[in-house]
Amino acid sequence: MLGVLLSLALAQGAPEISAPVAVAAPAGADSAAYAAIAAPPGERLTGASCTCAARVELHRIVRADGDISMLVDPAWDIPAAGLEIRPGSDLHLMLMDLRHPLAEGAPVEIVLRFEKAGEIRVRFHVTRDSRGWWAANVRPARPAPAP
Ligand SMILES: [Cu+2]
Repeated sequence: MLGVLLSLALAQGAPEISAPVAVAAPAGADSAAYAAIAAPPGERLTGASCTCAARVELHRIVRADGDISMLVDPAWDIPAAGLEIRPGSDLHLMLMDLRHPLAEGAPVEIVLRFEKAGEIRVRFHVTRDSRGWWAANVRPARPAPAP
């Protein structure tokens, strides 16, 4: 799937976003959002925003000595194989201090900011179970053939 998206992105010269999904949460809480991104070589995700939240941060989960913490990254490179911001992985978009609830089944628009392509508005599906949604809607990238 990412391979197909990458081809499209390369043909059109713009990032392609698939499987956008955010986690349902009440107003005032934080939430997380996920997506798979394909883009032409050298593209970077440099930020995101949402009218639904005070701010959106690029978070990386760091595990050390049994402790789990989240670091704010300034940007993420989009590698040639695509970037999977996937539930259960180390990366997520953190929606900080929700201004209104994110309700299951009511999509939310998040603006993704790219270094070269600029801002892209994306409708994110909202679900209580982002891992289950991802497993049901995203086919795993095919493993590279053995050399
Ligand atoms: Cu976070």
